[in-house]
Amino acid sequence: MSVVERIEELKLEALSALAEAGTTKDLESVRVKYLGRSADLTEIKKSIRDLPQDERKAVGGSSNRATKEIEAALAERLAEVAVAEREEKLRAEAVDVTLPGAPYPKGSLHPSLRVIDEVVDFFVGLGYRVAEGPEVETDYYNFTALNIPPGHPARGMQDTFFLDDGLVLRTHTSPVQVRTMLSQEPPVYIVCPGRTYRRDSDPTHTPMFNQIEGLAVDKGLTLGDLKGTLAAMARHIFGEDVKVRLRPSYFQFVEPGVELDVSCFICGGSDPNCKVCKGAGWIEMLGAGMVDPAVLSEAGYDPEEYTGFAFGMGPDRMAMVRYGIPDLRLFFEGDLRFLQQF
Ligand code: 2NL
Repeated sequence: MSVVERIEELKLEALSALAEAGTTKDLESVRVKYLGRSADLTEIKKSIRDLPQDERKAVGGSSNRATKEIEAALAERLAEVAVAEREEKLRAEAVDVTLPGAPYPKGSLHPSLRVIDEVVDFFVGLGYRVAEGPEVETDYYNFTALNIPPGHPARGMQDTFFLDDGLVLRTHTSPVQVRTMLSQEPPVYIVCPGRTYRRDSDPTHTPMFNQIEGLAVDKGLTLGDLKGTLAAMARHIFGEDVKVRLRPSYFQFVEPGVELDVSCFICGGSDPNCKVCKGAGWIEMLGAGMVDPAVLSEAGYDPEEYTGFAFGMGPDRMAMVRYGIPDLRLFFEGDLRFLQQF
């Protein structure tokens, strides 16, 4: 085979290898093999100067043409393959925007917040307004204005967190009601949910707990209004069939004071071994009473003209009863295994 024939053969080989190569990488291998430094065609070009004079022109011409042809074919194939590779990349990365999205983990309401929302919704439905106030309170709003003057023994019973400068962490949300009375004239119909604090920690007490208090002050309000309002609330929260009863009780800021029990919504009083009511048939739900005239006076209301009732309840405790949760501390530890059950 003459050198020119060999060149022709290499060229055809290279062209068919280029036609077959499907990727940029394959094309580069073909380039190295046929045009690279140690390619046969390159070797032939290097050896031209050793050829007899009369062959040099033919071999030189044909090797240059072969190189040009291979280079042209290579450039063409590179362009084609680049387009194909880009198409493939786009196909692989394509997002089907019609597919449903990845599910996003859904949160849920804390059991205390469920009870708080239901109670607040009930009162808002009756026309009450929601009132809120600071968690750091003055001694005056937390105690004195509520008929608990300095030195009174009831102050020692509240397990108060005392701060500097006569400030305390509020032990109940009553100071919100005091602030409201001092800032507006009757009639007052408010419900006050919020965090409260007492130095107490065991399975049924946590240093921070929620409270909802309510206050109604108007002309002619009676204990009957208190009972009717709270009975309607109990039915709203625990079901239409629950019964309520009032027992006499004592709170410094009311007279008379009462506690309200609801009939057991689990056994209705029929199961002596009931876990919720312990066979009593009744569950303690809240404390309430007619606002003490001294508290009305302190707030600037005339107790001869106005009467009022007030109540306070613990939504955390209510949620424990409703959902059968044995330890109140679970409510505030933020353990997802607990919270995800609601
Ligand atoms: C309970 C009892 C109660 C009140 C809260 C109140 C507020 C003002 C005036 C009069 Cl401004 N009373 N609040 C009254 C009776 C009971 O809470 O056991 N709470 C968890």
